[in-house]
Amino acid sequence: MTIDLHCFGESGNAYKAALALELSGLDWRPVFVDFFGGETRSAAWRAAVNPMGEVPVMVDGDLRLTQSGVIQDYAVEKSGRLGGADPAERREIWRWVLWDNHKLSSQAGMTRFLMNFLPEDKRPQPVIDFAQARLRAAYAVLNAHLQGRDWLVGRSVTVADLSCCGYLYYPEPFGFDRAEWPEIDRWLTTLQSLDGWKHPYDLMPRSAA
Ligand SMILES: N[C@@H](CCC(=O)N[C@@H](CS)C(=O)NCC(=O)O)C(=O)O
Repeated sequence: MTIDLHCFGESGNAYKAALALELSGLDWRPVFVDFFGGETRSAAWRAAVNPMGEVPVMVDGDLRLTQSGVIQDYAVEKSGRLGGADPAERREIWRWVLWDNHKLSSQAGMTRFLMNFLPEDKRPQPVIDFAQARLRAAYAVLNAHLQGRDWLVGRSVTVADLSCCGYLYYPEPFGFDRAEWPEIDRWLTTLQSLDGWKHPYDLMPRSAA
């Protein structure tokens, strides 16, 4: 049975789940969510798809999962790929996935939204400055960890990598410049060279301008 992933191209959180499904070789398809048209805020969508009002949402037969990290974990369990081989590695993967959700992707997603998708006269500069400072601290942690490593955990790609890269390929500005962070840049290039890797805008349908 084909797995449905409710998503939209601009969502880095959905990208993490979509990339995990794609690289694990599972049969899946995107189901477009009109986030910018307000679909995730409607009572009908929340009742039918996700009461938390967020994408991504994965549906595999009777199973419905939300939260990109949980969907990634399911892709690992179902495919036997992209995961840690032993319990210590698995814990280390979760450590990076949780760190990413809290310190990197949540800040990057919000900052990119404020800087690009809000009307210009509604963009709150002090909030953007604050978030960008927190983001720089997160880039520094990631860059330092990647020194001397190809992957965040262990010796091959895992969902820890697919979580942390969630927002880092998007072209819209949010205060991330690959050239400033050489280890992150090298790691992103390695990820991009994996068989089956796709840019978020090639993996999921985009919203109308
Ligand atoms: N921790 C969640 C974050 C999901 C999330 O924030 N998704 C955004 C789109 S990128 C969303 O649907 N936001 C709706 C809202 O905040 O109203 C995950 O990793 O799945």
